[in-house]
Amino acid sequence: MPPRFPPGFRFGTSTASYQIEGAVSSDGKGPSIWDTFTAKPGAVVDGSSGAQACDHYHRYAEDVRLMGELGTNGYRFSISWPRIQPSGKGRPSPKGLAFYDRLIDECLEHGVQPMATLYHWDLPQALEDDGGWLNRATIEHFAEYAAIVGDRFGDRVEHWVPINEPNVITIMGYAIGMHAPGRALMFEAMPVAHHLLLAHGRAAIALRESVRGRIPSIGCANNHAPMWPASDDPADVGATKLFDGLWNGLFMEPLLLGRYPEDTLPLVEDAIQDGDMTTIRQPLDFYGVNYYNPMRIGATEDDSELPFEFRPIVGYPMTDFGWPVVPEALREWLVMTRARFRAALPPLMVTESGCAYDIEPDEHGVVDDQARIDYLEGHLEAVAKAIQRGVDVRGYYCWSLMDNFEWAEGYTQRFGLVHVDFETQQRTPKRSFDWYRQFIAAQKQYAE
Ligand code: GBH
Repeated sequence: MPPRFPPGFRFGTSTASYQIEGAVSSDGKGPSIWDTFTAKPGAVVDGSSGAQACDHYHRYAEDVRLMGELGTNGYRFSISWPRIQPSGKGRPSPKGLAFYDRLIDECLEHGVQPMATLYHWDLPQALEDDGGWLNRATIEHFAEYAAIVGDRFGDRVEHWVPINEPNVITIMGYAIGMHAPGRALMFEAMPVAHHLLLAHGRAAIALRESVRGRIPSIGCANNHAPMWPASDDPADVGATKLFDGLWNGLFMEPLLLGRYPEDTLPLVEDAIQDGDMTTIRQPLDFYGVNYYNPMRIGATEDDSELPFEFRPIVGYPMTDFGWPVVPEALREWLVMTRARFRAALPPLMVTESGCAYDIEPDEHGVVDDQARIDYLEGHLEAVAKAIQRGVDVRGYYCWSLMDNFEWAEGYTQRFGLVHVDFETQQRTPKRSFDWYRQFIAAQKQYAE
């Protein structure tokens, strides 16, 4: 018997614009930093880009129909900022707005409640040319963009997420340069973190002012990873605490408590201006966590560039990406987060959770991804257990609806419940799709 979830719980899937839409220069869309980054030799392992991706821009109706078949009542997608404002400022593009109108209406017709992310990493290139997220002016432009989409889609969008994973943007995009815009500024990247948090706050304010016809539900989608010390050695424990602050605390405490953790404050201090912390700490209707796996951290030698390093986690199953599968760490994270923040914590949502396995259809067209079924079963069970322990979790959004462009990994990592043949664009629901469908159907039975 599958665990029983509370009535109204959202079962969903997640995607992001650049990873699925393709049509990167159609209908007046401006270039984003991912269009630029993927053109650099060596930036993406297979030399690919999101130029076609899943061609979702043209095939969205088929994809929403799949969501309907799956029985999900939630869908988290992202709006491409350069589709709405090709250079990141100025008048919105009617064709760009019209695409998301069609997508949202299609979702609602299939009983799927939209959760819109405003920024899932595809910054208009024109803004990057002016300094991107290192430049405070980008925040103003983001707030204007938020007002445009709030005004246009607010009557139909249930949930809003201003920024996807500010920690990944800061660290992967600006500190080590493995993601767009490909800058390797190390600790000099830290103002980006503060600016992204501010952009979150400004967008939340803009959404509350611009949405008409309903009260918007505004949250976040922060990536969190429980940090495990490599050993009991005080050096490893210290390095772990430091990286925990940098990856988790620095992005969570400003949103919930209006302050930076003390040990990370020096990293962002110079970027803070009067009133910023109040802007960042906007009331949140939900706190969204993107959970993949714990990380194991060790200390480095004294003369190293960084004081911490990643160590492998052994003794757990691994996805094809090499990430350990540890569902109980999700349960622990949910329970511990509730315990730490108590009244300061809004209801939680799992805004992403998923795994990559490279499995092709067999001669009967079956994609037998038992490992993904095990993953989903384990992680849904972990959420159910946290709810039993009194944690208020309102939704679980599986990453991802379909195989897509996995950033620096190109098309080599397949996270979908639906297999995509990137030559023919044929969609093939995997066995995990059927499993999730039955799981959701069982919940509806309980409710009757
Ligand atoms: C998310 O980012 C993104 O929101 C989404 O677009 C993406 O497709 C999806 O996840 C899958 O990658 O050092 O081996 O322990 C995920 C960000 C940050 C998750 C690093 C894994 C540690 C891997 N990732 N993290 S490891």
